[in-house]
Amino acid sequence: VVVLANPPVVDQIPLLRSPGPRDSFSCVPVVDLSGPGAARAIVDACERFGFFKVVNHGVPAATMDVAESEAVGFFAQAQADKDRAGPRASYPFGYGSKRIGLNGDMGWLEYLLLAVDSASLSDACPVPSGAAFRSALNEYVAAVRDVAARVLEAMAEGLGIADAAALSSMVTGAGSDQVFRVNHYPPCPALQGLGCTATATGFGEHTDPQIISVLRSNGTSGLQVALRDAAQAQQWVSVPSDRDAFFVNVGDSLQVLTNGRFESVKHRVVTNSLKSRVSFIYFAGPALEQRIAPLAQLLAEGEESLYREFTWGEYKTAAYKTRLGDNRLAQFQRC
Ligand code: GA4
Repeated sequence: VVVLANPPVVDQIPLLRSPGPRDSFSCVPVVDLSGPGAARAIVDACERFGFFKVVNHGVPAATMDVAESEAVGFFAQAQADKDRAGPRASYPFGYGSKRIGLNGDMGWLEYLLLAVDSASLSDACPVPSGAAFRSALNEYVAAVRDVAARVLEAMAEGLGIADAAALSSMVTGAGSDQVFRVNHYPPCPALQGLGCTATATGFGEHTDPQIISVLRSNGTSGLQVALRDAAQAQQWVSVPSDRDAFFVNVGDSLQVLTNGRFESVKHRVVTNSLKSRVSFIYFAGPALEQRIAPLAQLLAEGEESLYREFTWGEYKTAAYKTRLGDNRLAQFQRC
């Protein structure tokens, strides 16, 4: 990736030169969630990339399509109506535009950040208020949470952990901290005329703090992940979009639970000048009091944790003090 020499700035949002067509992550690992090889394939993908695509997941296309068209309708409303759904007292939950977090990160997007209780949107958060949108999102959230739990069960099996629910129960257990995000990346008019490789930052590079994240988009490209080549140099590659599949990211907490055997994957989203991107992301986090430390069964004899111990609540509080692109785990790393 070459950052433009003097990047023009759209409302303080940096423009980037995107990877060329040759830099497409066309061999993204594909996991057939209903097939017999899922457990092995998940562990292999997490070790190699911290990222994979899930097919044969059993979620009906209608569940995704209805939620998507309701989301498109929500974002098509007048700005003043959307602003009324802003976070105010419920920070960070509610509608947001361009600003991400509290520490100055900006992106060419608008979004809804929503709290999830058990298998549906939290009653404590009244946004979104439209009954049809809310019920479509509830149906989607229940389905994607189930996909996350099945992925985590298969992962535990692939890791050889005797308790098949060791990871999934952290996410489905009482008090688990689940977050749901609907992102809308409108076309960026300022890019017109700059050539087809110019893109604006939609969501800047970061790793997700949770255990895993499960993403689904409307089939518009934009997601990129950072891969390491043989010389450990970082290279950004574009992930070909697939509206029928889910994409799973390893988060920082899973990196710690596996003592670094899986690494959380750095990713970002870039916008384009022509097409809107809508994505749904379910962030699977544990209860605030959950201790995040390597699972005993994954430590070889004499192997020590690479991280000092913390709870998910402590990590989350620390994360909200950082900038998006910061290495949040660094402050918990043992020297
Ligand atoms: C990244 C993953 C999720 O989108 C999120 C984000 C959160 C936010 O947008 O409010 C954070 C970001 C995310 C990591 C660092 C902090 C917190 C913005 C930010 C600068 C909802 C999350 O849990 O962490």
